[in-house]
Amino acid sequence: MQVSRAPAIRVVSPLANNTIAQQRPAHGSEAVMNEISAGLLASDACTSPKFLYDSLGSKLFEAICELPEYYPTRTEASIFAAYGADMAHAIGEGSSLIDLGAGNCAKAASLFPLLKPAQYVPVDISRDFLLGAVAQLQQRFPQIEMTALGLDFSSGFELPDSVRAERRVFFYPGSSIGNFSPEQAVTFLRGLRANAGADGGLLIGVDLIKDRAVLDAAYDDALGVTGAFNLNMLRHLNHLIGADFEVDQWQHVAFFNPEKSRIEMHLEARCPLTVTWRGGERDFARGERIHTEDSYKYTRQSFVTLLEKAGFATSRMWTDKNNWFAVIHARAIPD
Ligand code: AVI
Repeated sequence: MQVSRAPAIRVVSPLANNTIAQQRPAHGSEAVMNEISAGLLASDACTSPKFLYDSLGSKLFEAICELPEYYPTRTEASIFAAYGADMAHAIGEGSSLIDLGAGNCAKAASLFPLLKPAQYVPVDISRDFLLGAVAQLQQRFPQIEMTALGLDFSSGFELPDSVRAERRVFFYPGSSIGNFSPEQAVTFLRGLRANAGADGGLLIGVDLIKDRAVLDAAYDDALGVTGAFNLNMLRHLNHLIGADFEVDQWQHVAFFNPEKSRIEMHLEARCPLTVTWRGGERDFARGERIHTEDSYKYTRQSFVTLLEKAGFATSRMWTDKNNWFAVIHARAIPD
């Protein structure tokens, strides 16, 4: 492993008849109700971080990425800017680039001139957003075949036949892998390995362990944007399960837990209160918390080891001058 620092467009919308997309429970469905209810009733109340992202939550996350305290976005961008050509060399032209959580597709698109993929497959839970972004991209890059997929890839998936079988490269930037526990991350990456095929690979962004004050500030910024992002989950839960959370009765708590090597985000009750929702109710004492998100931080070696467990061998790693963030290219280990 080397470590460095410092044809005609085809836009397919398989969303209507995509069996994978159909496995995703619709918001407010019984499965969603049961999942949220079980978390709220657990002795240590918790919710999945996916519920942070309603339409306002997604906008707040975009704002977080602009904050001076939130270093991951700009640090990763600086690595892509400095080493994009190197990454393209490692991956080679003509791949099928599968962009997980593509959003507005901007990160991948900035690499197209260097990576020169034969096919681009943006995947995102938000189908409408994705299709708008892809329609614009096809004008700019007519030589790249594009197939948009609307699905929740976090809970296991199989790619449809519209995705080329050869040279599949999963693109998973933004350190989103950190929102899985290490065990979940291995399971998730094994799923990618199974879908990648023997000649497939992965280009992934990973947030590294660093000074605690830097980490704490990144998740508890002075403007309170991350606090708003966290608290907004309560409004989303009200919508999803008919709950009666009152946002001003809760406060944002975020800190680095060094034993678990993760940032934890919680919502803490500011007074004794009772929350009710369709089919459930719970009392919260003052100071009691709902655990809303973890964001795991790795060392370079601990992530290489995790990739190996999942069936990927690290071929190249690029980091910034502070060693705050890493972008890793890994190849599928043949079966
Ligand atoms: C999406 N994910 C990688 C972000 C993170 O840093 O874990 C989510 C986030 N939560 C609070 N701030 C940003």
